[in-house]
Amino acid sequence: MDIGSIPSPADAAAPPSAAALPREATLGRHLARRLAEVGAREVFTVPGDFNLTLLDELEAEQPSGGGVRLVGCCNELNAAYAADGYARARDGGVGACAVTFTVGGLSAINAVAGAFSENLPVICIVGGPNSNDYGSNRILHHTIGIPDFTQELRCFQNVTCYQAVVNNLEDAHEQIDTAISTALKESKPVYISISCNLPSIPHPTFSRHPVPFFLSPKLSNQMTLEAAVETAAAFLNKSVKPVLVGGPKMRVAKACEAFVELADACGYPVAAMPSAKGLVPEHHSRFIGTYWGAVSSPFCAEIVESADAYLFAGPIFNDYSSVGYSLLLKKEKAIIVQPDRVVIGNGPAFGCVLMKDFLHALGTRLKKNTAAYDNYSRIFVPQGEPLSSAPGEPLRVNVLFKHIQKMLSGDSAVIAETGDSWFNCQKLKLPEGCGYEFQMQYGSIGWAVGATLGYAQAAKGKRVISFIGDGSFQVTAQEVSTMLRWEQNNIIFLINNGGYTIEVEIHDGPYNVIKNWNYTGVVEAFHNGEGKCYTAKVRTEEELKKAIEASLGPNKDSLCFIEVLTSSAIALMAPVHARTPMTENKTAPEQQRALTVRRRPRFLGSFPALRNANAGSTKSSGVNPTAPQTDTKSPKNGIAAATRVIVAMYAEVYISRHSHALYAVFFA
Ligand SMILES: Cc1ncc(C[n+]2csc(CCOP(=O)(O)OP(=O)(O)O)c2C)c(N)n1
Ligand SMILES: [Mg+2]
Repeated sequence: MDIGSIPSPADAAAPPSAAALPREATLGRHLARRLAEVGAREVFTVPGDFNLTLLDELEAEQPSGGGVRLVGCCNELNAAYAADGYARARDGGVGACAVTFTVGGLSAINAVAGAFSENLPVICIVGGPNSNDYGSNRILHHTIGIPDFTQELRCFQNVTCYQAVVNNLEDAHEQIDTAISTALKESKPVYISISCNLPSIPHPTFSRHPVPFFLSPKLSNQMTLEAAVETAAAFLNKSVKPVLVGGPKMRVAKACEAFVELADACGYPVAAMPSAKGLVPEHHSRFIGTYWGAVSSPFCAEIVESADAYLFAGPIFNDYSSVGYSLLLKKEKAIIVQPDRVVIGNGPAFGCVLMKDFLHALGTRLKKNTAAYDNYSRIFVPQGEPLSSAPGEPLRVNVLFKHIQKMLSGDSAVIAETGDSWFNCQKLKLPEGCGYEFQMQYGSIGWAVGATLGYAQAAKGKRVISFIGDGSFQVTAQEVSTMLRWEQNNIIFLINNGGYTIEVEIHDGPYNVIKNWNYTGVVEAFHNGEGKCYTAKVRTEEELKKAIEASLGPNKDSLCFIEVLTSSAIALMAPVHARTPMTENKTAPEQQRALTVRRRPRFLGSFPALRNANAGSTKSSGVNPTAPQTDTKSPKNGIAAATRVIVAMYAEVYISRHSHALYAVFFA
């Protein structure tokens, strides 16, 4: 083809010199090598006729030869969740999935949106229309039946930071490189569509291998860095009791080590935002827990909110992390460090300053000041252990997590699903090296099953311990079969509490009851005699202990699935043991009775503000018609109700730990 001439479909599909090229010089094999180079050595896939040739080419470039391994998944949503989990385990590395046109892509898109919200470089590859069909006005199968190939692309434009539509071999190399490097630079997902007829055609652009893939590193502007450090040091050195708080963006900024260096150097106490759990070392000698406003770890909020200066590294203040925008922080006391800028008080602001450079340099300029930590040590009362259960007593969640805590080590990684598990896992104290992942920004139920598959596939040295609610498990359960197929030895705690408990807390109704499954039976069906699998149902502390011992001992190489029936689930199951969905064959009063039974006794009665906050839910189910009526249907109140739930759940923990008048005053 002449430079500047219009490419014809024939040019695009078969370059003149193709016959003389080596077999490996194809688009598909080039893509495999590129993915492996950036750390995605496994690609989570579901085949379809638009990506079959691409999968053949990816498969042909084996990991031993610098290529990738394909991990077939049950569906595209799970494949993309697995890519998300894989990227997390690789610490800034890439996860990848390959699916088919539109039916596959649109199934994956929810997980890709989740990866966007969590700043993960997930590469979503779809097999696209034949390059000869572009502009042809043809109607293709797997589309919505109109001659427009851009629908999937337009959907992905909203949830990815770059989209490459590769329907021409001439610029495929450049398009793929640009997509991959944009994902890495922005730490966000990208979309690559590859015409189904192109992956196996050799092309000269792919003939030199390996072509090194190198991204020039981002650098701080030295003058701005110096000015930012000088101003921040002056601000902090004159404060009396400063503190450090780590936030979730430390991950994208690759600044976790620099944060610890700074903490070691300055002597300030160290807290983590809830969404940064796993990024701040909890074994640090001056770690004071999770700063989450009114629902922080015991005594943490007092120290943070009473400080006269606080440095937040990579915070995101959303409705959840700010407990409904109720944090008692003052901007003029804060230094906010984002991945590439620093704002000190109400100003000045410094751009072009990388977080890791800033934290590292700041550590060398700060005077040691342990005043705030000394205050913390003075008021801190160690938390007690939950009482052991009486023989045969239904398992309490606090007893469950007492045992989970003992299981954790530097060789484990915790994956916490949205729901009650979020809150319970948040309270775990992570030993050095123990990984921790959850989806605090996006909170899509079902994520944890796919993410467990992907994380375990990437982190071979770790035993993944996942906590997944019954409702969430029902969304993506099939992928346990892929874990078995790949001989993973994850331990999955399936928390069977008889429905959408977290939703019950916000606003109860018959829709929060789900069909009870025989969850261990489901996993045994997936196992089907192939691979190593251990399952147990536990209802008491004794049974739990046995199941944990079995998982860590004789079944340490097996996939272990422990269905935990909590006391609330058992209580729920008794009166409605027939377990027909509540909306079926039941009169309204029967539904109401069932709801009344399953309503857990909570402490809220003693706290009027919270009791009133929940009034909308009691009103709707008719359980307490005298409660003040709140319009929880309006979005504003809906959000407020959700954040109040967080307050409520954590307040319960507080109340159990302290009889402190302060909290009663706060919550009233
Ligand atoms: C994809 C998706 N659909 C719906 C929701 C709303 N939602 C949030 S938590 C939840 C219930 C989770 O139930 P379960 O996994 O059993 O957790 P539990 O709180 O009962 O422990 C639902 C439906 C969501 N977050 N994501
Ligand atoms: Mg549940």
